[in-house]
Amino acid sequence: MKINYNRRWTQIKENLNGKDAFICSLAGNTRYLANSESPPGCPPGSTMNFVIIPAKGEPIAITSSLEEHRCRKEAAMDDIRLWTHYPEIKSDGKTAKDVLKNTIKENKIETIYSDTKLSLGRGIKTKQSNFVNEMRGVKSPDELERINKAIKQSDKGQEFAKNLVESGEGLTEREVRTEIDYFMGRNGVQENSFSTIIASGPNAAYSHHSNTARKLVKGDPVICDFGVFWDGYCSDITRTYFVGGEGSDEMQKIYNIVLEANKRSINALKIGETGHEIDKAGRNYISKEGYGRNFVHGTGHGFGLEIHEFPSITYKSKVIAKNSMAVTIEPGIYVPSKGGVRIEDDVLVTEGKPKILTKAEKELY
Ligand SMILES: [Mn+2]
Repeated sequence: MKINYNRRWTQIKENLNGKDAFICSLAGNTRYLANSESPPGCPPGSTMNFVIIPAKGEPIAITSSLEEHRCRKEAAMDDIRLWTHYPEIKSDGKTAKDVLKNTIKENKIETIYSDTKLSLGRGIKTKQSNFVNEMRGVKSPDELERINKAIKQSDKGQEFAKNLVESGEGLTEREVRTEIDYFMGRNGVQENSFSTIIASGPNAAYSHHSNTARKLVKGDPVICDFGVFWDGYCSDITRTYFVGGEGSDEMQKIYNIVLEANKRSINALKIGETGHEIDKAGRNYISKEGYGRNFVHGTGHGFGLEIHEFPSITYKSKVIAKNSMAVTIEPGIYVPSKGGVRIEDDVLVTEGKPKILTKAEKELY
C-alpha cells in the first residue's frame, strides 16, 4: 500500500486555524511528512532540516548539501531548497535557518505553527503545536501494514533468541546480541530500532542495560529487548527467557506476576481509557503481589516512525486512548543483584478488543 502523503498534508492544512503554515523540524515529523519509508539512518535523524506545509500551495523541504541527493530521491514533495556554506555549490542560503527565513518571506508566511520553539524574527508569529506528533499517534492502514512487517521480523528474532538463550550457557551477552542481530539482518530488516538489549542474571535487574561480556549461567533470567525497522516503521518487543529453560522459584513466580500485569494492562487498552488507567491496571496487580517498589518505569509508549513516540502510557499520563493507536505494554519487575523480568507486546487499540500484534510465545511453558 502506497503512503498517501497528500492525506497527511491535507489534514494539517485543515487544522491550521487560520495560520499561514505548519513548520516541522523534529526528525520523526519530517520523515512523516516527506519520506516515511526510510529509517532514521545513522546517525539517527532525517534528511531534512525543515518541512513547511503552507495553507496555500505545495509543501517545501529544506535540506543540506550533505543530504541533497538522498533527499531529492526520497522526498514526497518536489520543492526542495538547499543550504550549504560551500561556495562551489549553488544553494538558497548558508544555513537552514537562512533558507527557512527566505522561503517564508517569499511565500508571505507570517503566522506559523511549529513543532518546536522557533523564533524567526520581527513580524513573524510562531506558536508551538503538538498537532503533528499527536496525529502520528493514530495509525492509518498504510502505516499498520509496515508496522506489522517489522513486528513479524522481530517475532522471528524472538523465536531465534529463545532457542539461543535456553541452550546458551557460556555465551556472553554480546555474543547473544550479535547472533540475534545477524539473524534479523539476514532476514532483510532495514536496521535495528535501537541497540539490542541482552540483560542476563543480575544484569536483568537493570531496566536498561548495556550488554557486557558476562557469560550466561544456567537458571539466569535473560531479558531480550529489541526491534527493527521495515519500510521506515519499527517494532519493539521484549521477552525474558531462562538459561536451560528453567529459573529459580522466585524468578518464575516473578515471571508469572509480570505476565499477568502485561495481560491486565493490555485488556485495559480501550478507546476512551486514560494512560493512567492502563498503567494502573498492571501496576496495581504488581503492587498487590508485593513488587510495587520493583516496577520502576512506565507501562508503555507509542511507536511507529520512531521507537518512542506519542502517546506515553505512564502513571501520570492523561492521554486518552483512541482507535488505531499502536502502543507497547511492557511491565517489569527488577530485583537488585538477583535479576528481573520484562514482557513487552505491541498492541493496537481497536473498536473491539485490543489487538496484540506481537505473536512471539510468552507463556512460561
Ligand atoms: Mn519499549
